[in-house]
Amino acid sequence: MKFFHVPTSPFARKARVVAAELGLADRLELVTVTLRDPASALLPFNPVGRVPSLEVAPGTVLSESSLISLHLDAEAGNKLLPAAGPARREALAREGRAQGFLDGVIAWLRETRRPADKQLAANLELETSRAGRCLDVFEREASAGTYDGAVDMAQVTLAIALDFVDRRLPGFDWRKGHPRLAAWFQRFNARPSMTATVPPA
Ligand SMILES: N[C@@H](CCC(=O)N[C@@H](CS)C(=O)NCC(=O)O)C(=O)O
Repeated sequence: MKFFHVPTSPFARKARVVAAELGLADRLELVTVTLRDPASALLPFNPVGRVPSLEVAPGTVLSESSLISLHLDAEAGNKLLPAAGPARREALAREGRAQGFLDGVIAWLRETRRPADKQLAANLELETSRAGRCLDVFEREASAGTYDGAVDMAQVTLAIALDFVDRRLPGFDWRKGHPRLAAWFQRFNARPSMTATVPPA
C-alpha cells in the first residue's frame, strides 16, 4: 500500500506507529512527498494534499491519521481497539482527546512562529489552556492505570503528541504536575514502534 508521508509529520508518524504495533509496517510502501506544493506527487492521489494518505486499493486513498489507523486496525483484526461495545466507545473517546491535544499543540506552535508583534495572546491562551486541561485528564488516567493494559490507538496518539511537544515546544514543561503521565511516556517512547520512527531533527 502506498503510504504518502513526510518524515517530520506527527500525524504520519502516528499511522506508522499504529502499523508497526499491528505488525503491518512492511505493508506500507513509504512515499515521501512535498506539501503545499502544486507539483506534489501526492495531489494526483489525494486532492486534499495532506499526509498521511494511504492508498488502500487502486483509486481509493484514505486521508486522516485516525481513519487510516482505524482501517489498519480493522485489517489486522481489531488489535488496537475493541471491536464493539462500551470499551470501544471509551477507547474512541480517549483517541479523540489525544488527537485534539495534538491538534491543539500544533496550533500553539504555529502561533509562536508568527512574528512576535502578530502573535495573538488570545490564541496562545486558548491553546495553553486546552493543553493544560487535556494533560490533567491524561495524568488522572495514567494514575488510574488506564494506560497500563495492552497498547491501543489512543496511547499511540498521546505518545506521538507528547514527543512532538518535547521536540517543537521545548519550553513547555508538561511533565511538571504530571509525573505519572511522564513515567508512562518514558516507557512507551522506548517501544520499537517509536524508536523506528523518530523524526529527523
Ligand atoms: N487531521 C489530519 C491532519 C494532517 C495534517 O495536517 N498533516 C500536515 C503535515 S503534519 C499536512 O499534510 N499539511 C499540509 C497542508 O495542510 O497542506 C490527520 O490527522 O491526518
